[in-house]
Amino acid sequence: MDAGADDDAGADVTSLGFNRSRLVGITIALIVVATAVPVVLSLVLAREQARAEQERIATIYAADVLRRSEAAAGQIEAAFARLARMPDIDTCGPQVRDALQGFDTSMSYVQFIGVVRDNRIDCSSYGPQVPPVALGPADYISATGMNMRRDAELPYADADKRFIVVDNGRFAAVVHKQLPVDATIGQPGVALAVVSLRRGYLLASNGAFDPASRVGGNRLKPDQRRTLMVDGRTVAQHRSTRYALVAIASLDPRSYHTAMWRMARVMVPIGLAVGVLLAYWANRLARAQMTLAAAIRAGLLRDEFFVVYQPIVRLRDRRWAGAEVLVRWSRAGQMIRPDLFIAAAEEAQIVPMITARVFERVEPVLARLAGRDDDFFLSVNLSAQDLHRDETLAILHGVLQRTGIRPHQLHVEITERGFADTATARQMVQRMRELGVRVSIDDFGTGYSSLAELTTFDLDTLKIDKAFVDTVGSDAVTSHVAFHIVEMARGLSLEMVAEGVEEERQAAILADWRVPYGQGWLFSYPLPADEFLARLADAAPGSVVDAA
Ligand code: G
Ligand code: G
Ligand code: MN
Repeated sequence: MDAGADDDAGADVTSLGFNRSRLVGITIALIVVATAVPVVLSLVLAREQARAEQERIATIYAADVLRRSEAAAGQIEAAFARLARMPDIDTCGPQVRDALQGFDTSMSYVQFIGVVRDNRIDCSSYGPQVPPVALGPADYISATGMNMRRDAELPYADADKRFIVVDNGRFAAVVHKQLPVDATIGQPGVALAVVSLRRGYLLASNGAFDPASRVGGNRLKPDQRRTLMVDGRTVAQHRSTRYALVAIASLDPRSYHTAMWRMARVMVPIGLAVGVLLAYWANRLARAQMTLAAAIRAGLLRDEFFVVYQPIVRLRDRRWAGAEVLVRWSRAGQMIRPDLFIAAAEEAQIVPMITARVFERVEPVLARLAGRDDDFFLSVNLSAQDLHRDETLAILHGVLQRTGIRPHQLHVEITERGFADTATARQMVQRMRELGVRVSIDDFGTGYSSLAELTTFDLDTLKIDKAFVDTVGSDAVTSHVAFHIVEMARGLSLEMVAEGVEEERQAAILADWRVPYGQGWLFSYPLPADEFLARLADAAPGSVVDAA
């Protein structure tokens, strides 16, 4: 027996080595993912933020250019309208000159206004122009009927200075080409332009304005604006409501990249910090699992696992008919319940080591039971992993052989989860039943399986979960579910054990429903082996123990 246990432990240690390296692999993968994902996300976020910021800036510039252009056009219109009402306009008299002077000084976007005759400016705020300034042919007629020249030279200005000259046949206005696009630019790489929709003429521009930025501008509706990317530049276009003008602002690709790295410098460290925290957390979680598994293995070596026995009674007369074997871990004087360690053991795939230990503990008790001539049984819990090992069958077989117990006195309990891998479970159940061992489904109703599905297995007993037993005799809406389970189990000729019976009333109703067996604190708490055996021995052979 001892040699067998050692062999078993040896086999499990190697399989554990594999599992541990797999766990380490998973941990490293988790850490990498936990770090990388927030960093990538923060980069994406920085890019989006930079793009949005660039679009916002370009939009503001375009709106400013449009405002200036519209103001210039508005001032020209207003000036022309006032002049048209002046009586001595043809004489270029002092009244006219005063008015012209007033315009020149008050109008921020207009250089000067003149009176036109024969396509020449022959009167300005300086008085009669001698010689008159020839206007030359117009480039195009604006939407408001103005003759437009977009690149005029003026005789008295520097040769490299160009002007926009607007006239309506009677008056002319001279606008400095830079004025509409003369926004105070707070950053490099900004290009501004005003484009006429009449012929797509560039009226004014500054910076390294790329004509490609005009794309689609002629399809904008009045007051419509939009942003787009052209060759890596962020472009904003904004069409005037009143005039056939589109203002355009474009930002250099470099300014987008600068913005992006500025954002990234803030966001990536935050992403990295989040990632490191996540990784730390993932690592701790994995290590906690690993250390619990290690502690279980150490506990097995130090022989800290033992079992208790909770009697299962015949509800008809409350006599002990069998007992469920429940594992306990006494660690440094502290009792740890299986709810806490079975899950970790399953995770680390070391449940079979626990199962083997449980059968070692149970074996002498089974040997004692073999001496009685009743059918008293012990019911041992198996986990899903036990169903995947032929070793489990070997253990059952060995225990039956060595103890001389009749096979039906040994039961195994498998939770619904154990049946998830249907093919394996079916085969295992069949082979265990071939040994004569009885098979119970544990915690029935808490998993996902339907009873219909379970009928395809050859089972002996259904253990009705405490959750349903709790509703028996209460007026909970689910109380009838327990009754249906009982009815269905009977229809399938399954034995039944009601688990977690705590109240007299429940026991009475369950007996009334002809549920044959019950288990719960009402009848007995789980008992240490010596107490359990003492109570068992007190009863006369051939009769079951009186639970009272
Ligand atoms: O023993 P307790 O009263 O804490 O039971 C808690 C859970 O642990 C129950 O679901 C029970 O089925 C399970 N359990 C108890 N003993 C064992 C055991 O030996 N092996 C396995 N796999 N599960 C057990
Ligand atoms: O294997 P299973 O899940 O059936 O394990 C039975 C569990 O129910 C064990 O944890 C056992 O200690 C517990 N138990 C047994 N009887 C009662 C009872 O009457 N009340 C409560 N609350 N728990 C019980
Ligand atoms: Mn159980």
